[in-house]
Amino acid sequence: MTKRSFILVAVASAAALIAISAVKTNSASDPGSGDWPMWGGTPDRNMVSTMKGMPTSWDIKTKKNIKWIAALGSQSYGNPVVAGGQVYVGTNNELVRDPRQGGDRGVLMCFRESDGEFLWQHTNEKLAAGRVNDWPYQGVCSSPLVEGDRLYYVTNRCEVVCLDTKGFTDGVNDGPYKDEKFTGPHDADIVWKFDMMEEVGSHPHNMSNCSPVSYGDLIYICTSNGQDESHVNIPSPKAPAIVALNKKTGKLSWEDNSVFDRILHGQWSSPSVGKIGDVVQVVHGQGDGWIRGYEATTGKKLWEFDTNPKDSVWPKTRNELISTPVIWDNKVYIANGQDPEHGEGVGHLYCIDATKRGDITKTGLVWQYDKIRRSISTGSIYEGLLFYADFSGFLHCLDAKTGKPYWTHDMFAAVWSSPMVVDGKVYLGDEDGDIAILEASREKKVIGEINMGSSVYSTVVPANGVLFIANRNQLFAITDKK
Ligand SMILES: [Ca+2]
Ligand SMILES: [Ca+2]
Repeated sequence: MTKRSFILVAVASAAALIAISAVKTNSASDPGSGDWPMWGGTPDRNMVSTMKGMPTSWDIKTKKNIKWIAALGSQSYGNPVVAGGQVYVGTNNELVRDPRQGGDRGVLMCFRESDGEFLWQHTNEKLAAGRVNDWPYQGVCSSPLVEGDRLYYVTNRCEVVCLDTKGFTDGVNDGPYKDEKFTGPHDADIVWKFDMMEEVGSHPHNMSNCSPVSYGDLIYICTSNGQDESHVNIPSPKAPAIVALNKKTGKLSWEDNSVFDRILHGQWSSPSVGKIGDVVQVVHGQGDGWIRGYEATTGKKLWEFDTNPKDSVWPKTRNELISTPVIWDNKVYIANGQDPEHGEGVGHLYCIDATKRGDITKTGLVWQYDKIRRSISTGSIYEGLLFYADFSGFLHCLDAKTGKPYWTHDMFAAVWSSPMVVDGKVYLGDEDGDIAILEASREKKVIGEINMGSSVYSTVVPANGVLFIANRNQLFAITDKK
């Protein structure tokens, strides 16, 4: 595995109303449209879909149940997103589609959903400083957020960009941004751009990876601000951990920096949004290992929770937050962990009552589970069961309300991706390229295991009756329907 490949997974998510109705019915948060328009499908980031009749068997060699395969770069850490008949995935530029846009770049590719035909791409040159800010060949690690004809994602250059989903195929150069260097039919049309290094002084550690989430007119972004190469100095202690931008204009609405110089390493956790109690909150795991909740519209900090035991010591026992928090039934679920380069170690998984205020490390603790190892995965909650994977390769099934463990499943390989529940089944990929399929039930039952030919660092994505799975260099569309 190449260094920092994990960042994609950290990346490795409709509205709050849907989250509320999901709670009422005690079933999944589900986009409801058939699409999968963001990391996690919905702002609460619960990796669950109620889509029926999804395939549980396929074969990439015989092409059984393989609808199409699209070629990607050589390393692909962006999780697929499906919206409006198009599929988007982040990768690198080792598949050079335009010789004028050669060399190492981060690339967001757009394919037609029906047949996998390549439509357009947004390529970004690497940052001049190199690996300290923008690790070689890691590509784009952000999963876009798509709303109508607008797409938002974070480039490898620590920029939040808004793109026109039609690119230049509509014959119009949209937005205030008109300085695109490439304006052919296969090039991206930028609407606006917000450079987090210039605008808020972020110093991204190794990679900027955030997968945006929105509420109303705002989108929320982790800045990836972190240490420099010394792993001691923090060049920008005054830069925010999180920013909220107006999604129409790209202008800064609010920012928060509660972390200051306490960043343990980097900041790679994507925020989530949900109505908790009476307040729509943005919840974000930050660089000091604390998770914080904010009033979504104003940025007012409501609560904070330390995910590390007070006597823990970085990096041996103290962890950072790379997973994305999941919001469900007024609670927040998240596990901590570390950069895979740091190897395996102890982890902690929490259920937090996010209706509490202030430092809620004690008052907001609903339950804590310490039999998990370091994790960079995001959880899925289905019919009261929480499925959570760790980097050591174990999938844990627990009671979401009580934390009571039901079972574990050993993947026998490192897990960077997140368990996805579709139609009552859990799909989980691993570094050996295996996708395990299990019943999403209290009793453990393995349905099957299918190999994808190379490492799967991304999460299985369901959309419109098709499973989308990216391995290192290919994107597969899988269905058993003709
Ligand atoms: Ca356009
Ligand atoms: Ca434009």
